[in-house]
Amino acid sequence: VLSGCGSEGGGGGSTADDGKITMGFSQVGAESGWRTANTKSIQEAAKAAGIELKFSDAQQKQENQIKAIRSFIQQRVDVIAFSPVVESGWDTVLREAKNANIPVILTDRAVDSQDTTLYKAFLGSDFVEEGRRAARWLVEEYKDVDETVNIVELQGTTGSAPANDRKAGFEEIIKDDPKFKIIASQTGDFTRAKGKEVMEAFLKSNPDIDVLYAHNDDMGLGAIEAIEGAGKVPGKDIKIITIDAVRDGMQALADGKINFIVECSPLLGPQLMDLAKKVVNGEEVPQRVVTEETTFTQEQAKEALPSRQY
Ligand code: GYE
Repeated sequence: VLSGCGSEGGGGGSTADDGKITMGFSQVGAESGWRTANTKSIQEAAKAAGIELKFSDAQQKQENQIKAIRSFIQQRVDVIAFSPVVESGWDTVLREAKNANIPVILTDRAVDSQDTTLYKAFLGSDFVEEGRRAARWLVEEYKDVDETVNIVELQGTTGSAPANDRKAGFEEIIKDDPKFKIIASQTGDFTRAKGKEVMEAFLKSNPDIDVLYAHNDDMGLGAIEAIEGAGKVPGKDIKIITIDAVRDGMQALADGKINFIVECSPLLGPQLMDLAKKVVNGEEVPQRVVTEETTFTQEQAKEALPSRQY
């Protein structure tokens, strides 16, 4: 083992020769409570696993992620992991990693590449199922109502896997009953500020909103401010369904301002480090690892809040 030798010899920090794994990780950004918890989970898990982490924040821009991945290739890290901000446009850079013999693990979000040999594994939630769960609650909640149910939708980042899939899963379930109508649908980019802004616009142009479906808690929390600002009562005048179940979302659910949350776990760090070790050691890993998740009603949120980790 050469790790005790003079520090200059190894060059830019690649550590294949001292037995320590170096991971380059390109994060989407810091757009939501979910993302903050996810970053913390990855950083803590890397430390616990003895993996050296080169962490890069892309500020919600694909071009920054591509730059980061190219720089990881140049530094000859042992493994690259990233959470792709959008689904398409990754083939070229992933081929560069493959040609350099550096394995790639996708975390949280998927890519739409046809060539699945471009990555070793994809660890994350089933976003379509999350959308279905949100809609199933709605169908149950309105089962005795005959009138039209006017829904507005705050979508996640345009072109991202969770925005595409959460929309698709939700629509798949409500389409069976024509009383459910999505009367407005727009991106709020997964942020609180944008959620508030877009909800204000929705409220101005639609006097008759029954339900808000927000693709994450943060946009829902921003929308709550807009609803209160318009003199309406969130959770009553307008029912709210969100996805994630981060602490602030769970608090709003317990307080009656949100009606239902579908959980999406950000705690992917330990599983990611596990996969990374196996991949670097040339062991077989499953190409798809799905995170286990649940859903919360207002009562369940009150119970879960005291022990919530994030
Ligand atoms: O739901 C949202 C975040 O990709 C699952 O990204 C993640 C989503 C999460 O900004 O809050």
